[in-house]
Amino acid sequence: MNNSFAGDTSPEAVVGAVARDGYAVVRDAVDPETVAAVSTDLAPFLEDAHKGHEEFFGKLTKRFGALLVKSTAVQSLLVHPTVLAVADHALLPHCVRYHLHYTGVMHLEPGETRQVLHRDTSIYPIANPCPPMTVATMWAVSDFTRQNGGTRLVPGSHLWSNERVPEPAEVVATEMTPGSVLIYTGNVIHGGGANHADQPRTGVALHYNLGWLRQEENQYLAVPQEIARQLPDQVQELMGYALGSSSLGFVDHIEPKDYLHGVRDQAKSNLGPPELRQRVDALNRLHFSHTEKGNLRYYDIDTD
Ligand SMILES: O=C(O)CCC(=O)C(=O)O
Ligand SMILES: [Fe+2]
Repeated sequence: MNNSFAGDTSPEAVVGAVARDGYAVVRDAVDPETVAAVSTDLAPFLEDAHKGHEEFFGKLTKRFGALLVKSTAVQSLLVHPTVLAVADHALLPHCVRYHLHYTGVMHLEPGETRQVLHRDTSIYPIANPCPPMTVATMWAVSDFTRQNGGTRLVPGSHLWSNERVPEPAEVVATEMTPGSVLIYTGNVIHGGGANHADQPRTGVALHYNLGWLRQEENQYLAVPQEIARQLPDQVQELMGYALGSSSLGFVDHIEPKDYLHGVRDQAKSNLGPPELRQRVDALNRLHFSHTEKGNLRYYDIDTD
């Protein structure tokens, strides 16, 4: 597929491809030991996971989230420098800070049918074209192929309006090996493919969103405070233990990370750190022209 980069490609090149086409793949972005560790951490949960969701989530797809309490190895995927470079470029023009939006395994059993194409940003009532609002990663734990349901994408569709429906020839399938990552913005039309192979297709999805939007997965309930407290600072901040804007997310007028670490005296917490004040202008640069009723669009495109 196009926009597939070797693991040692400069983040700038990947950032540029995502800005232009809405997606890129970084091959072998982590080493085989890291993928093996993620796979081992998640194996017992995958074994027990439920399948047979409603249509959109896939009747033959196993899905589960709260990955930060289920795998330590997932943390290195979450803070991968190239992924964060893309998220910085896509999201920081529109927010003071971005957060972890979603964590989850998406495991397509053989026989799974294609997911309807959609934009992940359709959970918000903002019409397209609009700022990315979310950045998604799909980390390959198994191979991803056209045959086994590798994520389908419509390059360039992050710049389209809601009305434009993709032609079958405009849809590409993600092909990548374990340890590679597909990165795409939330306003790109995409969806899981049909699994025509005899082996499952397994991916770990980690999404990021603008810090002033509600996160899709509730990290504060997903990860108990005593575990959250032990996580690296950067992971805590991504989870939302940091102000999502000039003030969003404080607790009893205390900065959330301070609160997590037991501060209960307002005088001991700084709700206006200088770095936050410097970046608040990002909020002033963002303007939404309009919202639209019926913003949720599905595109049922057969490419088999
Ligand atoms: O499984 C995939 O490849 C993508 C799934 C997806 O886009 C979603 O569930 O929002
Ligand atoms: Fe999606």
